[in-house]
Parts: sequence; structure tokens; C-alpha cells
Amino acid sequence: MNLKRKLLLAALPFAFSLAGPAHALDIKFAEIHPAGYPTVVAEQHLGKKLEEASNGEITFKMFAGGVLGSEKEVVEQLQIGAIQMARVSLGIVGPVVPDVNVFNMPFVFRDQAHMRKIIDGEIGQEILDKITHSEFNLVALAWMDGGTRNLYTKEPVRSIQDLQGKKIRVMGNPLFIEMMNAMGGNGIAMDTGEIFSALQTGVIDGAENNPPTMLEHNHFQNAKYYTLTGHLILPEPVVMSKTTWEKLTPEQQALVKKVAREAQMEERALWDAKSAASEEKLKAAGVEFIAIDKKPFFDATAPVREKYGAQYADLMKRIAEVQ
Ligand code: GTR
Repeated sequence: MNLKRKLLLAALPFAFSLAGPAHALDIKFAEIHPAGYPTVVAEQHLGKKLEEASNGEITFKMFAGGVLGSEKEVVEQLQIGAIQMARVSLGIVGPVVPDVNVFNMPFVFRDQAHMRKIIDGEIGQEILDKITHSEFNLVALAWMDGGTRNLYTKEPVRSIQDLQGKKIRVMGNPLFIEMMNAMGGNGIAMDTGEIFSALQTGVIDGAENNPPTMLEHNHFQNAKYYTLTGHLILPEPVVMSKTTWEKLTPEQQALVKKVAREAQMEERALWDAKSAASEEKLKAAGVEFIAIDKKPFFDATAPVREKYGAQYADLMKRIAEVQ
């Protein structure tokens, strides 16, 4: 053996130890919510379990607070495998995988408990599979509870009449624009990160979201009225890039599925606590919570359910039947 080859061989173990164990996979997880948010905490826990159970073959790093971009940008990066995992709203998945819009319909769930029962059961799995089997290049693994979305506005909305003509931000999905317009508002789509300044500058008169998002994204600073319409109860998928998924061994894939499901069950307890604490903080910050009759909002959005729900009539019936 010549000297050059000897040196090369001697250096090999060192090179491997620098690169870490064989098949090492580094997972970058993207989250729009800040550190400490229920989804972020449950997902970090998921990552820790992955690292431990894979004996270091998988590493996990959380990128919270939207540092990797808007949810739309994150989805694009997931599709090319530049980001490996994320949790995104189902709202922005709808325009690409229309089948998921059945969960995006206003008032499709009776309440949060009903939604949880659905996502834990076979319908929840069916919708995850629809994402996985679409052209989206994502594997959908589990659901996070994203709570109940209500309206928040700069001027109070005490009846559906008060909403007429108001510019309300919604997520970028035609279904939500039509939903808002059907309720008499003027639905305007923009990314999460744009809401704060749009409220501040008066580009919009309000938005709609759950209490933790209203608090943690500081929207309450410029919208002091929270009207409890409960028009959307949205579960949020945890997804992995299919490019990443295909690099995993079958054992690793099973592990990812298992810890993702555990995160689904864990997050809701965190959610309930955070939601209650957020309500208290919002009230303490001067936000007025306005209880309202939901029926006019339910009735006004019936045409949206009919239009978008026509193709899911069976599924909607099955959802309604779950007690
Ligand atoms: C939150 C949701 C985010 C994002 C945001 C929004 O409730 O958790 O994923 O979709 O709403 O409205 O942009």
C-alpha cells in the first residue's frame, strides 16, 4: 500500500466521525408560531423523541416564529425537500389539495370536541391520506388542534349587520373569501405576517383567528373587539417532505408516524391551557369579548357549504353523524 492510500485510510474514520453516523438525516422543522406556543412545544417534544429513538441517526431543529418564511413559502420549500417538516394551516392546503376543504368549511364541526373526535378517527386519517396521495409531494402525519376561530375587529361587531362591508383578513383560500363575503364582510387574503401592520395602518378592519394567535402575533394591539362567531374550527396537519420520507428506512418511517400521533394527543392539553390563558391575557389587555347569536352567521354561510360541500356530501354526513 502506498503512503497516500495509507493516509487516506487513516483519515477515513475521522471523516465519518465528523459527518456523524451513516444515514444521518437532519430535520429542519418550520413553524410560524413563536417558541412556547402549544404546537411548537409538542413538535419539539416529537423531535426529541425522534433523536433519542433513532440513536442519533435523525437530528431535529425547530425554526419557530416564521423565520423560514410564510406558510406558503414553507410548503414550497417542503415540496423540494429544502425544509423537511412543518405544521401548516389546512387553510392554505385547500387550494392545492381541494379534498381537504371539507374541514375548511364554516361550521362543519359542532365544536372543538367534535373536531377532535373526527381527527382522531378514520375520517381524520382519510384526509391525511388525501394530502399524502396528492401531487403535493408531502406526507401528512398528524393533526394539531388549531382551536376555534372568531372575528376580531377595530370597531365592535355586535350583530351580523355590523360586519357589513368591513375588510377582514382571511387565509389565502377562495373558500374563506367566499365565506367572509357571504357573512357580509369583504374578505381579503394575506399572509399571517402581514396582519399586524395591515391592522395598524387600517388596510383591514379586522381579521379572524383563535385567542392564542390573536395574542401571540400581537393583533390585539390594534383590534380590541373579539366577536365569538366560532365560524371555523381548523385542525392543522403536521407534514414531512416526501423527498425526506423516502430517505427513511421503514423502521424510521414507523417511528415518525408514532411520535407524530403522540404529538397530536399531547398538543391538545397544551392547547386548552394556552387558549384559556390567552383569553385572560386578552381581557386584561382591554379586549372586549362579545357573545353573539351564531345562527345568522351559520345561515349566511349555507351557500358556501352547499357549493364547496356538494362533492363531499357523504363525508359531511359522516362527519355530522359522529357524536
Ligand atoms: C393560525 C394557524 C396558523 C396560520 C394562522 C393564519 O391559527 O395556526 O397556521 O394559518 O392562523 O391565520 O394565518
